[in-house]
Amino acid sequence: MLVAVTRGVSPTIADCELTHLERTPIDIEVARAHHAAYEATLTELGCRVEQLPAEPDLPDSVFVEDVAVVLEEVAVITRPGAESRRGERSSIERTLEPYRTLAHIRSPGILDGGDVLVAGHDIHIGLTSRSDTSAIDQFRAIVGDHGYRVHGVAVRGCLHLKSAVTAVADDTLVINPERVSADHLGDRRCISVDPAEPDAANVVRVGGTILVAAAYPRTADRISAAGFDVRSVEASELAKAEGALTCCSLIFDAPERNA
Ligand code: CIR
Repeated sequence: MLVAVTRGVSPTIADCELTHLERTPIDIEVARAHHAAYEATLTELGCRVEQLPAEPDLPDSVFVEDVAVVLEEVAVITRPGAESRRGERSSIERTLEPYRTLAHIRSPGILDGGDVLVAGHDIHIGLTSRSDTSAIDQFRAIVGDHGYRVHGVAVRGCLHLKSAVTAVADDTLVINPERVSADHLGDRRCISVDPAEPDAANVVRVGGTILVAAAYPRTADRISAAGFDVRSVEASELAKAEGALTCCSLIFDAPERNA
């Protein structure tokens, strides 16, 4: 079955890291309501949601994706590029330990999971303010034996690679070509975001369904026209913390638990 690890919205999310956005007030209750609806959608789509308690001292900790990359064979615990986020790791390690062998990105490397795009056995890692070549070399050494090819990719004008491109299938990407060049992502079918929706490339694949943020109906139509089953989810309040849809969960296959 699919497990989705999430974490409650921190009461201090207003103190989150921001790189490409101006700070605007975040309504914590609205953010929590959106997050709960996101979790409910994951449950409806067949995930067992494991929600970790909110962390009052870690403003960005709802964005669990940045702290680990879970593959079938191993979970890689990252070393987040923002120092304020490194304390998020210990609880995620404890959560993932029952499911996977753990490996770690070590200093001086930095890596955010938001920069790691897995498409089949190709793993593309964004070179951004949060992820560097030392981490890419370490990542390659960890997963090379499992048959993955790891590629560094240049990214422009956004926080993470997955703010520029995500996979809706192993051979199909949703991409904002202004932010990343498709030439660096292998020979895959590309669905471009609608030009009026530059942030729309961050979508979540849950089994056969694609979650798209409600703010991006035109891109949702494009994905649907390409033959995918699309669900819309509201995520506008967490977007003020520069978080997109993928950041709020770690989704992976795990054996069903006996009751
Ligand atoms: C940060 O700057 O780290 C958070 N405010 C947002 C992280 C979003 N994570 C993601 O896109 N994977």
